[in-house]
Amino acid sequence: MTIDIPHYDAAIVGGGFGAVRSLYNLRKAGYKVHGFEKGSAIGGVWHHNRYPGARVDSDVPIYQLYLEDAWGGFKFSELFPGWKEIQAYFKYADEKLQISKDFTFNSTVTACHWNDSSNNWTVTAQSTDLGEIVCTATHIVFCTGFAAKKIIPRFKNQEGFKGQWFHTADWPWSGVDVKGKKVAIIGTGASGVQVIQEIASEVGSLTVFQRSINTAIPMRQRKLTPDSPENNMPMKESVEHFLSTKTGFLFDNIPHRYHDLTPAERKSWLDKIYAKGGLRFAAGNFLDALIDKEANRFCYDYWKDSVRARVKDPRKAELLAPTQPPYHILTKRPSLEQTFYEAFNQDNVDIVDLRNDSIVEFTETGIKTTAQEFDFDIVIFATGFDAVTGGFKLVDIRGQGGVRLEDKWKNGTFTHLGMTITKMPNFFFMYGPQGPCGFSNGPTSTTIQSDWAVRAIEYIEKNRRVYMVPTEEAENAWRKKVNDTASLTLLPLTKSWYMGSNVEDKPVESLNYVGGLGPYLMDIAGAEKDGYSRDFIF
Ligand code: N01
Repeated sequence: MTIDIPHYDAAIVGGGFGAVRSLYNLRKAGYKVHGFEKGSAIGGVWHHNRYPGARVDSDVPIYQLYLEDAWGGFKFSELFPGWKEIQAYFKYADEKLQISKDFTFNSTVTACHWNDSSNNWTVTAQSTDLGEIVCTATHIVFCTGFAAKKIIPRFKNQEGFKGQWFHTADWPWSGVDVKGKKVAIIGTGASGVQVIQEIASEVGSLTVFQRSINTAIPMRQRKLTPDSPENNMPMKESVEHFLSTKTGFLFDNIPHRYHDLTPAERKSWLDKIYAKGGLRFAAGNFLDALIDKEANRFCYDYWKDSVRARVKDPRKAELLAPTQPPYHILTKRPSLEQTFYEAFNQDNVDIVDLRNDSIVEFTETGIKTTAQEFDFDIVIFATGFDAVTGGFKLVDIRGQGGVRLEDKWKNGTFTHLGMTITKMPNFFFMYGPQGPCGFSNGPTSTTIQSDWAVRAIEYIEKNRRVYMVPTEEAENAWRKKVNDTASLTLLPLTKSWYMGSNVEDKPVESLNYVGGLGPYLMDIAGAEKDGYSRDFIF
């Protein structure tokens, strides 16, 4: 069944932070806007990721919609809220902002095609309730986030496994009873760490298949009450605060380079940020921690010693926090953990080191590696995502002259300012490639980028322009800047989703702008000057 629905000024793809803000602000400005979301409610990744232990790494109050109409009324019970509470927060925000009434849920956008003759987009979605939905829109605001496309590796005989298996982002809605079960988990990224520490005390046995270590750092979770200062910070103060930091958190780097400090001072600073917890050790370290190899090694050794003091079995300790760093610390995203390392002190929790003992195949009853054979009831794939650009690959996006985004990005990602793309008129995206994405607090980035997109749309409409698209020169210069900035750091030396190198055949490049929010804000403000004339064609 095909149902034609009307023309919108803007179609929003996705239902997370960026989508909600964009829809709310465009609607408030008087535009006819509609959102499409594949899940049954707003919330984005927090609607889809509901595995045990899933919780955010940004602390209250910065992980919220920066909208006065929804600010302050919801009181969080923990400094780092879990997925259930974040879902409840989105429900609260929806009631306050009335977002859902302009959304079609259970609908996956499959195509966005630009029409050169009518100068608008045709958007196609597959709805589980309504079949195929088609509409047109003058503007697209693309908000699929950075973790839309899962990686589910295929092993020999995987289909023959008689137990249960699933990716963390597909955790069954009905829940999974892990009590007393023999459980395997493949992958030790953020999702793996969170599941492991959560289920270790319930399972019969837990076998962790580790390919790379996670340099997980202490979260220092705390309970909050409605009166806690974190639950009562005025929005203006929070915004002023986060706009002044490099990554949009409420803290900044240690204000020193490693080499400018004495050994005692270095240790004292690390003691301080480690004890405070959260992402400080990752995003608030020495100014040169991600640049200078000696500084980086000092941080690794500090981290390693703290982990090894918590893990009793020397074999497990060496696997979790090796004497020699397998990569430069901070070049892969460190997770926040609470009891991750203590979980390995349980006799029923063990690690298989995939660097020395790889998975050969699945069997009917479990997994066979080069050295061992295991029986499992459940195998959890915590194997991550085709991060940052994956969401774009799930949609057939075609711009001027029918150019396919997939072809355009075949050998590398090209965007201007991590928000617009040549040949894709009136197409705005956020929390995606070549923006601050992986190096910033999510709502900070989406606030900045959504507001930029909304201002651009208003400019086009108010000035009766047909469309706006960046020039190739601007796009090439931005791509160069993004990669040149990353090449000043140790990031390109490590295989990680930051560099696209966690996915086979994906171009290896910096998927994030790592220059910090301050310079990014200046760049995007510069592009707005003089009617966007420096970098855009109308
Ligand atoms: O994914 P990941 P994630 N055989 O890519 C391993 C955000 N996030 O879902 O590192 C064996 O980090 C892979 O090994 P390796 C956060 O930004 C945030 O955990 O490639 N192993 C790795 O260990 C995060 O960084 C939150 O060697 C295989 C793991 O699977 C990002 O999302 C919570 C394999 C994948 O880890 C992604 O996190 C969750 C294979 N074939 C996620 N393929 C919070 O806010 C992959 N691996 C807390």
